[in-house]
Amino acid sequence: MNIMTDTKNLATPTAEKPSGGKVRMTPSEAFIETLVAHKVKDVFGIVGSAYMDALDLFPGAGIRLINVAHEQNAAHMADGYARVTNWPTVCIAQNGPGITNFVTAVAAAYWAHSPMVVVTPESGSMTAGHGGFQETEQMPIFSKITKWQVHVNSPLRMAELMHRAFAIALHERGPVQVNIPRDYFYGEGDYEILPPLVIERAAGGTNSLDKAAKMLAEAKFPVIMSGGGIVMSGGVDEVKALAEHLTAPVVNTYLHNDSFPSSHPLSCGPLGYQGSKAAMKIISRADVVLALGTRLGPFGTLPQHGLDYWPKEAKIIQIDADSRMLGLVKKATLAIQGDARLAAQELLKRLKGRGTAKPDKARLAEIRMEKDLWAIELANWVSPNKKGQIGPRRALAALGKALPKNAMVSTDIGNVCSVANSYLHFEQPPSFLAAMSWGNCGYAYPTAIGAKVARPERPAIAYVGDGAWGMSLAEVMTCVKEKIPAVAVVFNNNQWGAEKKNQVDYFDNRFVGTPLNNPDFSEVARVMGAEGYRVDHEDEVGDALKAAVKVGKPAVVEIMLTQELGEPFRRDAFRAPRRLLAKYNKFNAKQYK
Ligand SMILES: Cc1ncc(C[n+]2csc(CCOP(=O)(O)OP(=O)(O)O)c2C)c(N)n1
Ligand SMILES: [Mg+2]
Repeated sequence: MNIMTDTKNLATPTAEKPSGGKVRMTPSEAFIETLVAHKVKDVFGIVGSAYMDALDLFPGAGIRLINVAHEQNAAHMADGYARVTNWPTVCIAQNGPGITNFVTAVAAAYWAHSPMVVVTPESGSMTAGHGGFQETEQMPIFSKITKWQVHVNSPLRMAELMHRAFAIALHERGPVQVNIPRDYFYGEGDYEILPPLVIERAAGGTNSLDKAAKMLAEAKFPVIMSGGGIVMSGGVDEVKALAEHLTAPVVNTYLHNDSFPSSHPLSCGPLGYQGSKAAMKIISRADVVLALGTRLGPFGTLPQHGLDYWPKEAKIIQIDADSRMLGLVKKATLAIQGDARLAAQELLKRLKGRGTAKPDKARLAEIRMEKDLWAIELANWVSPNKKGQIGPRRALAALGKALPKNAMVSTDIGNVCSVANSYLHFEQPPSFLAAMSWGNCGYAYPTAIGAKVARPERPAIAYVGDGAWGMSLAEVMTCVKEKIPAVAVVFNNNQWGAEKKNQVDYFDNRFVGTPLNNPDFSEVARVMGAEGYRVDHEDEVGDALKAAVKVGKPAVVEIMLTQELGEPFRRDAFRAPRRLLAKYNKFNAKQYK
């Protein structure tokens, strides 16, 4: 029997011919053959005795273990890989501490909707509960950050449950966990290795799509929000056609700047923290909003730049593949469970059925004007340099200009990385891999590494703050060892800046825990075997980035910045400090002293 199923054209939902029949093999072989059947070429992790029997077969199966420095980063790499391939990616580690090291990154992948199969070998089934070596219950830990979990309760179910995991990760778009007692890799059994189960998606209920088309046709000022669902479904062309038919402005949802080509005349830029004022002003005028492929997450529409822009009176049509996200955060006038790309296609069909539309020149001019105003405002946003230190906005503008067109850019969660949102424009997805709503420091670099492994022909560039770099820099060794020429741009401002900004705004400049004292990171990179560039003049920023992309080996561009800080993340979450004990009186806000 041929268990090497033909998995060409995985994205098309035509059912593949099952290979049929069972073959006698070991559970390790069943595990590996399931990976092969799902076209897995790269697995991220750290070696461990718990799965060594299966690991031994990786080379024979044509699978590479990307052997990392810390398991958290292995899972971030799997996340980056999944985000650019749109296909479940595997990470694996040693039972106990190797697995608990995954947790932060699996949570990040959950909120980034990245399909991942997280393989968690567990201590042996015959000693479970004895409190032996590296033993903990591994299922509860991941219960809230996975789409599905399974404990392999018999070695004979290895192939079946691994197969199930891939299907759910892909269809429900998120991490799934397969927990395998380490002794279950041994033995033998009869296994059927099935090809991937790819489930066709649909546009949504026809009555609802009819209603949505009517609402859009009757709208005076329809605005389209293009979300992550458009990136994941490959629906940019469909949104473009729909927007052009309606002359509807298109805004990107928060941190999905690649969900609509920024050079398009209808593109207004991203909403949310450090987003585009043009997009905010335009959407505030909408009478109908078509929210395509977005959960309308609570953080993505917070007031920004002093603008409370969400159009509270507008009718909201929300379309998302996950029905649980519909109407959850923002009231939806019409909620449709459907694939964002197919829904856009169906809406256009219906609108065309109502007659041809002429481009609305006045609206196009309005968009152009708002965009020009925002571009001028950004260009004038003062970010003074100091001797040997670059103003962060100037550095970000120079980087934005020097980015190769086909770059994949990941961003961390610090202040400079967040301000970068205004300076990152993309023409095609998947190009922007931000830390999304999990917002963990240390996300960007390993994610870019994973993206680079998946798409070696595209430049992969991580924007990372210097604090976050301390969490990530060990992976430079991984890039050197594994020959992965990912680029890190490190913003050296000698501070945990995003948090320091809160101390400036709310704690009277009491800087507890926020100063840093960095080494020369470019030198550290060179010592690790990578290329290192240290940049302390604005006019060198672009050249350094270009050189790092070209050099063909792992590279770190360290940019020496002033300590200027942009608006904080969470004004909504702070209160003036109030202390009741006399000894802490001086820590009171003025009004409580
Ligand atoms: C894992 C994790 N720890 C702590 C935080 C809280 N936090 C958010 S932003 C930030 C500061 C980031 O500093 P840096 O990476 O130097 O970037 P900068 O803000 O200076 O640009 C911290 C500590 C977090 N988001 N994630
Ligand atoms: Mg910093």
